[in-house]
Formats: sequence, structure tokens, C-alpha cells
Amino acid sequence: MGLNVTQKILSKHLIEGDLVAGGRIAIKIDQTLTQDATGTMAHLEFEALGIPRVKTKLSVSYVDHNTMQADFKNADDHIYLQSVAAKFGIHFSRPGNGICHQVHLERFGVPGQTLLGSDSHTPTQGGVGMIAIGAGGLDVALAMAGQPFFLNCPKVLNVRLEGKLQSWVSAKDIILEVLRNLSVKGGVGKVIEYSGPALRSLTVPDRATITNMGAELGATTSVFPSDSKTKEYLKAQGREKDYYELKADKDSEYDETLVINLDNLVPMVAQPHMPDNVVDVKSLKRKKVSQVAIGSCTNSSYRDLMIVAKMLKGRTIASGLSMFVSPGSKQVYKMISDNGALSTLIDAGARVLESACGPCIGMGAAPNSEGVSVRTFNRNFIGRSGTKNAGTYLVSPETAAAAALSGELIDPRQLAKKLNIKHKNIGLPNKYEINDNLIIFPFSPKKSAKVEILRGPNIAPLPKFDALPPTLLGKVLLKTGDNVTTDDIMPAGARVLPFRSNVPAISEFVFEAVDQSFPTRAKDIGGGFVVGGSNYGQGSSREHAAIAPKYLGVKAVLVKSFARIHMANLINFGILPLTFINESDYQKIDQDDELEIDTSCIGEKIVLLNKTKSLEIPVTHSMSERDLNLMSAGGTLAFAAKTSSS
Ligand code: MIC
Ligand code: SF4
Repeated sequence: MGLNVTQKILSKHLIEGDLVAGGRIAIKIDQTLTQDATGTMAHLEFEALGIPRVKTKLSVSYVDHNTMQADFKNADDHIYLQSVAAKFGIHFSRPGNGICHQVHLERFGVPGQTLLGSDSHTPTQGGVGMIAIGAGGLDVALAMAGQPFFLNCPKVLNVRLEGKLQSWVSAKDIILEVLRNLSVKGGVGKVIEYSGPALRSLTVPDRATITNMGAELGATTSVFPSDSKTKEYLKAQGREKDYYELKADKDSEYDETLVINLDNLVPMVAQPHMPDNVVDVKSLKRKKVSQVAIGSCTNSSYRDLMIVAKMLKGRTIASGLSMFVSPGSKQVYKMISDNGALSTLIDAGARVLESACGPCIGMGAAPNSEGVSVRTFNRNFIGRSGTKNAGTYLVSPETAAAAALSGELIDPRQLAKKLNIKHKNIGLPNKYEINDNLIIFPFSPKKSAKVEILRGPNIAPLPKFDALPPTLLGKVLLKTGDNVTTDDIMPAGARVLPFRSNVPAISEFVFEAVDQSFPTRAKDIGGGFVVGGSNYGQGSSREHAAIAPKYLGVKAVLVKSFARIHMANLINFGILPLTFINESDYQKIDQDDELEIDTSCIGEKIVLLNKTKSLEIPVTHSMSERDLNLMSAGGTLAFAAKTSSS
């Protein structure tokens, strides 16, 4: 039997295990990426591993999240990251160069290779046929040190795209439709592989929009074949030599298939507060809009900004709203500046920001109270915009521009008719403007040896954690429902992000939006447990959602099911990830109950006693032998220190 694209790449990189869905495998990682919000921690961890130079084909450190610089903290982090990159042979993408995923697509993504990134939207590179996986910073640090990446071998779900996109319907609507079908849990344990006749008309930026937001399905990653469209894009980026054809064999098979006919697809919207709460835009009956934001790693490419500029040309945005635009990269910014589209946007009333994550991660541009914010982004979790009672609606650039002009959430086709504008596919330029002057390339080993790592006062040393004791005792500090996000556990935004390199300081914000008393209560009673529903820890890859609770004394998290990256992060920092054997037992534990967990035979069985209710509750875990060793040592760094000294 032939192989599909996922199997082709995984088999070429397989180091341990068999490609059988559900089994444990280890793969070789060719490239890594980090961004500043997770990168400070990842690089502190890399330093702790004691390796003189990265061992990957390519590692890039981006600065794109914390660019607000309200005080010295963000700036300190940037300087630390630049010095650490110079020391260890890492490419450094300076602030201003753009959002990691957009820049990586333009300059570094290579078909057929593997990429591990400390950001959940790393799968964006599946748009050029990579197996690109998001992970916690520590797993990325280990990959930089040349170690394999361990994961459960995913199933492959084929999304077959048939038909052709209609005018004013675009790639974002495709991924919104996939989310409507599969939900935020639908991709767990799976790679989403795209195929079908419609691929012929989807460019790499279109594909990258789709693979980017595949993160919201909970998928391990998403991937497109590498074909003539990939070649065209790489050529336009001056990287034709990186092209490598990669297609599924005709007789290859998939574990599951979803067929979407693009002929019938209409403009869609994900309503507050989940990316899978998707409906046809028209069903919102011209909802009034108070803010529009174009940008983020999902929709800030040259193509996306050009379509918005085309719609706004010679017009003014509606008086009842404000509009923000963040171009995805310096390349995009410079090109729209040179061709006049930037001037069109400014003239129409857009407030143009720098090339960075910005409003997507709550770094400014928070909506008004109870505001309706229409964004081209990928996440609309409650409070992420910075305004807890505002609602974020996720849409395509076409629908966002239509909202900006009309002041209402409408189907862009209605507006186009009225304004008499045509949705001529903007397509790709034959040649992008290439200037890598904001990338600092790795120093020679000789020059690296002389580099001094610069640590400002915001860079706190990594905390050290003890080995797992045979009994865990304590109270249930918090009981949550389903689909808790890492934004709920460890919020981001302008107030919190500056503390990403300072664990004691950031731990004061744990579960802030859910229960403000959590950090104080946890510390006062010497830690305890968290109980949750299904898909616990979905969303961002931030390992701070594990380190900070660990720092506050959280010993185990007991849930119906975990999201992949968060569970790996819990293991890395020595928090026991347990699941109920019978989901209904979730009802048998309440907040404040006293629990006792016997971990002395953790490899065979774990006994959980609810002492308050005098009940024994059957629980389990899905940790591999390697995970158990890490867990017993008190986490991955403690394990690495133990093994290197023995
Ligand atoms: C996000 O979109 O939530 C982030 C911010 O990019 C995160 C990483 C982080 O928290 O730093 C992600 O997606 O992994
Ligand atoms: Fe940045 Fe937003 Fe993309 Fe995360 S989702 S990498 S915050 S643009």
C-alpha cells in the first residue's frame, strides 16, 4: 500500500516506534522555532541542558509577541534572546520583522522537513508540506539539543476539498467550515491532511491560513501536499531550490475522511467564545460592530491585506467603529507600502500597527465594554482581547473589510454588489520583495564563544522541583468544566506577558479570570489538585500554564481528557496528569474535597482516595515509560540533571 503525505514525512524521520496510530513514536526534528513569549523560558531551559550549540538544521528565535515595551521587561527579554541566539548558533528575527509563522513561511519553511515550535500555531508550515508541530518550550529546547520529539502516532484525517471557492469566499471560510464540522476537540490525536481537486486553486498563503487554524481543532498538525503551487510560492520567495515534490500515493489510505464541497461554501463566522462556534455570517442578521482587526498569523499575508485595501479604496470606515491592521511581516508591510495599499488603508481610517501579534494576544487594541470585535484571527476565547465582556467574531479578511465599511457583520457579497467591486483573486506576486536584513544569522563557533549572555533583572532563574513523592495529599483547589484553555489557566495580555521570564511573578496570575483567589489559596494551604472536564488545556502551547501552577504547589490535575501539548507540559514539570476511568466519576469530586493519591506503583496502578467523601475513584494516565521516568524525577530538567550527573 502507498503512503499519504503524513506517513511519508513521518517515516523518513522516525527514530523509535512504529507508525501505528496511538503508539508512542519518536521523530527527528529538522528545524525549530521559538517566539519571545515562550522563547525566554525555552532558552533558559536550553542553557540548563549545557549543550554548546544547537544541533538542528535550522533554529530561529523570533520576537513578535511582547513588543509593547511598557517598561524595561520586554526589552530585557529581547536583549537576552538576541545574545543567547548569538551564543548558540540560532537565527534571530529582530522585533519588527514580523510574526514567527508568517516570516517562517516566507523565508524558512521547507517541504518534507519537520519543525517543532514553541507556539501552538507552528502547524502553519503545513501549508508548504512540512510536518510542523507545536510543543512546550522545554520540548523545543530538547529538540534544539538534538534530541528526538516524542508523541503518540497520530491518525490521519483526510479533508478532501472538492469544487471551487466562490467569489468573496476564501481560505478562512474553509477552516471555519472544518471547525464547524469537527469542533475544537475533533482533531485531537490526528493529523489533518488536505487533498482533492480544489487544491489546484489554493495558493500557499491560502493553505497556510487553513493549517494555521487547524491548531483550533486540537490536531497534532495539518499538512498540504507540496505541488506546483508550493513551487510557485517558493520561487516567488527566491527559494525555488527548497522545493521538493511531495504527494500522497494514489493507493494510500486515510483513517478518516471529511469531504467539503467549496461550491456550496458561504462566508462563515466563529462567534464568541470558541473557534468552533461557527455559523453562516448571514444568520447574525447584520449585527452592529464596534471594532475590526485585520492581522495575526492566520490572515495577515500580502494577499489578505491587498484584498482589504481593494475593498477600502477611496472609502471611509463606518463611523461607529475603529479598525486596526497589523501586517504579518516586514515583507508584507514593505510591499503594501511600496505599492500604495498602505496609503489606501490609512486614508480609509485604519490604525496601522507594527508587524507583530499585537491585538491577537491582548497587546493593546482591547475592544470597548460589551464591544463586538470582528477579527481575522484564530482565537476568540473569553477575555483574550483584553475586555472580558466583549465578544470576538472570527472571520475572513473579506468579511472583516465588509464589516469595517458597513459597521455590521454582513456577507461581503451583499456589499460587493452594492459597491460594484469584483473579487478578482489577488493571487501571488511573481516575486516578493526579499530583504533579510532583520534576521541576524548564526555566528561562527569562534565568534559565538566570545558572546556574553545578557540577563536583565526580569530574567529570573528557573525554579527547581523535587522528585515525585509516594503519596500526594491535599485539597481540590479548583474544579472546572470542559474545554478549559491555557488562556484560562495562564492569561496573556499586556499586564501578564512581561513576566514570561519570571516564574514567581507570573504565578500570581494563575486562573485569574476563573478564580482570582487561586494563587493565594494554593500557597496558603501548600498546594493541592485541579479537577477538570474534557479537552483540558486546549489552545496555546505556553508551558507557563504548567510551570506556574507547579510553582504554586499543584501536584496533580485530574480530568476527563487532556489537550496534547498541555499534557506534555504537565509531565515536563512534574505535575501528574490523571484521567478518570469512568467519566461520570467527575461528579464524585467537589472543590475543597481532600484527596490522597498513592503513586508508589505509578507504572502499574494509581489509587485515588476522596477522603472527604470516603470514596475510592479509579483513575489512569497515558504516560509512556519515558514520561514516567521524567515524572518520578520531578520533571524533565530534573531528570536531565540526574542522568548527566550519574
Ligand atoms: C497564542 O496564540 O495563544 C500564543 C500566544 O501564540 C501562544 C504562545 C504563548 O502563549 O506564548 C500559542 O499559541 O502557543
Ligand atoms: Fe501571535 Fe496570535 Fe498567532 Fe499566537 S495566534 S502566534 S498570538 S498572531
